[in-house]
Amino acid sequence: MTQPKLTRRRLLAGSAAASVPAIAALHEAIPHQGLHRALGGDQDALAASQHAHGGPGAAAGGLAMHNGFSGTVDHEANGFNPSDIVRDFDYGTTSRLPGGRVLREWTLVAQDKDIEVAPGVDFPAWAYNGRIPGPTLRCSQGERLRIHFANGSSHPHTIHFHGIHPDFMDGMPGIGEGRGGGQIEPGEEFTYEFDAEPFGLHLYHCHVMPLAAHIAKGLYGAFIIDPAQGRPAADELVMVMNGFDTNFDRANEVYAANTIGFAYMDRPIVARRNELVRVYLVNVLEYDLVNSFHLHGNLFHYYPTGTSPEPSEFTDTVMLCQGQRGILEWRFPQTGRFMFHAHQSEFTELGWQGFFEVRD
Ligand SMILES: [Cu+2]
Repeated sequence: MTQPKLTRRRLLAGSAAASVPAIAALHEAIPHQGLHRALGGDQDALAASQHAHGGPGAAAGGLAMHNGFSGTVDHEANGFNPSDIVRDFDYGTTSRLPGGRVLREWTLVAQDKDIEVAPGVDFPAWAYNGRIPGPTLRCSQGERLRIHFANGSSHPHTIHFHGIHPDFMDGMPGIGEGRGGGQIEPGEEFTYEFDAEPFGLHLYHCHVMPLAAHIAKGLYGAFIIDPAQGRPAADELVMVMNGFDTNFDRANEVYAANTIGFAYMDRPIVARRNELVRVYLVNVLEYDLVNSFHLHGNLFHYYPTGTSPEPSEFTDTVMLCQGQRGILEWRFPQTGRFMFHAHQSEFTELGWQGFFEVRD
């Protein structure tokens, strides 16, 4: 007699999954059964789910080589491209407060938007400013920040920032409603205002319940506070590690850095030999306990949360829980193609992999 396996995913599936509408058409779009059976311990299924998507030769095909996918994602229709997002830092607009201090402002709008997260697979996302991840907000330590938030979605949302700020600016439902904050209903607006402290790499995300659904739908982004004295010049990149539960079973079918699986296989990130590379790495992945970043052919200095000028480690692999983030720095001494990916092979195979192409 067979007894259903008790798994974390089955436990989670009992609670709030019903809050997001299932799209039946997506169900068969990604051949995930082999993988899920494999997770349950079926070794034949594990073997069946193996497939070649390894070397640079496969890069030209990208997702076309993966699990029977064909074609590529229409980045233009999505309105954003991971190859742009990786170097896109949003400094907002600045003015001076009385006394000379910098006031930095942004406007973020939450919207319901279908996004093609893998070829032919549309995900009914919720997004800040029409993109996932939302804009990478960047400022300097000690500035005054103002973030104008408009909820254009059909669901209530907030922006919860990591960092130091007053409770009613925390984007936390139930706190701050009396001062215009807390949960922001559809059609409502609120302006978050606080000081940029401390310097480091932070993040922001919606904090409305059910929390897992609101984050998994795409409402998050990186938030960088530069030290007042700045950091050494570098080729700077931002990677927000995420995933998408395209069939609403509270397990992801697509994994990526910056949303689109295999995007940096199809179009490698170009780096210059001997130039300092700095990656702002954030993990927002929902439904999996950990995520990771592994670099081939090199090691990097790792600065957890970016809050110290001294690295904690010289390594080639770093592991992060949801909400954890850190800054990676290294130089490529040689030209060539160097892979980077999650070192959970399962995530790698489902999209979270890419290449650096190092040139002179
Ligand atoms: Cu939300």
